Amino acid sequence: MQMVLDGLFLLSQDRGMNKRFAPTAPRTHIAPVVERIETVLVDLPTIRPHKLSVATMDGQTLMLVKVHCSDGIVGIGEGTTIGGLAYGGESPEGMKLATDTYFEPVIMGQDATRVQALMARIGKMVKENRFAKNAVETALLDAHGKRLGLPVSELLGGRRRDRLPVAWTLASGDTGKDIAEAERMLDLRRHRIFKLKIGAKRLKEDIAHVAAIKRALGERGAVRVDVNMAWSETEAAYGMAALADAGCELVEQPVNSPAALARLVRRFPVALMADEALTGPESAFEIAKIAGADVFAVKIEQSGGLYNAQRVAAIADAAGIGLYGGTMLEGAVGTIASAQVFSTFANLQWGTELFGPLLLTEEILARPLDYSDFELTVPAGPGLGIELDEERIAFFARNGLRKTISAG
Ligand code: MUC
Ligand code: MG
Repeated sequence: MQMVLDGLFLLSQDRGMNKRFAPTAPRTHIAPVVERIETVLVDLPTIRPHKLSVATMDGQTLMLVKVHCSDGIVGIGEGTTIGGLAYGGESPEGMKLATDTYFEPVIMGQDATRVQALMARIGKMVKENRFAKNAVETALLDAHGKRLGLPVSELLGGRRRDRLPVAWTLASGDTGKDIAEAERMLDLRRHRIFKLKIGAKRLKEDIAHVAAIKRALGERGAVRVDVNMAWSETEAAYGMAALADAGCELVEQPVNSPAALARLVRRFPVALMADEALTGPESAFEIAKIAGADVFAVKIEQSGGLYNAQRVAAIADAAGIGLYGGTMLEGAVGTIASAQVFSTFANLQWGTELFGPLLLTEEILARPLDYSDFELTVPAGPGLGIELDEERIAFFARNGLRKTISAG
């Protein structure tokens, strides 16, 4: 619309029309538009195999998005999944295809400063694809923040905190190794909340594993578990009682359905958190309605973007449900997009698990993130407040330099 008005204004000037109504000063502001979207898949190794009930990850693929605007500003965003299609319906390859083929034509030539309007426009033309939508929304917000000289948190209503507590996930698959890893994290003062991935082994083995780790850490470290939906309801009832006895403080998504979660909640002295069941504001509302969880794990990708993550948080607040800042094991871009939005939450009772970049062997930022004293600093610069190391991105890009060099 703005472009149409600008066009009409220029036309009337050219033809010497409407002199009586023409503004006295020449118009200098023409809204910048989206010129093009660039996407790239970046494959990075993990520091060790990361064993979840749904998959074992030896690496992570980042689907990076760059939105190029007509004022020369470029915004970056990121999409990831866990174990390809093992976790949900979107893969990095699928996100790239959706962005290149369907998102780009919908927003090309549109006012880049109207982020919510652009996302609504995409929403009309593209159903589902929440992870890819989040990547594009992140890039648009990064660009607009850079344009205005403001961090993304300020575009989202303003941050309430500059540092976020960060949990670490122990998922080597071996109790001894996990204890050693937790001790290292405590020594480094990087993490003191530990989430254990269980659900792949027999229930009794899993409980023994959790109990051994809690015994070793004592009061120095909090222990939580994520079952990633692996249990039946009966197993969950037995498991939650045993986990509470073992000193575990929170159980994440032990079963699949919201109805089953609702039947388990408050029956045991351990908090119950919804993760996979949360797929955006509508599901948040449904779970809140049936009191299906004590805590919501909010993820920007699962929610379908940063604005939607805020809507999920608002529903939790209204329902008296606690909040936790979740991850899809994003790299630095998705992690900081999450941090920017979590920094705006009124409540963040259970902290965050924004450790994704630390699980990867490679640094892809020009300046590394600050993880210290058990917390992550939310960058203060414009947009996301981070800068990619373009040489490293080119090196690790799928079919990029690394491939060329190793192919030799
Ligand atoms: C999940 O299910 O919460 C978060 C940490 C981790 O290791 O996996 C993720 C996904
Ligand atoms: Mg989870």
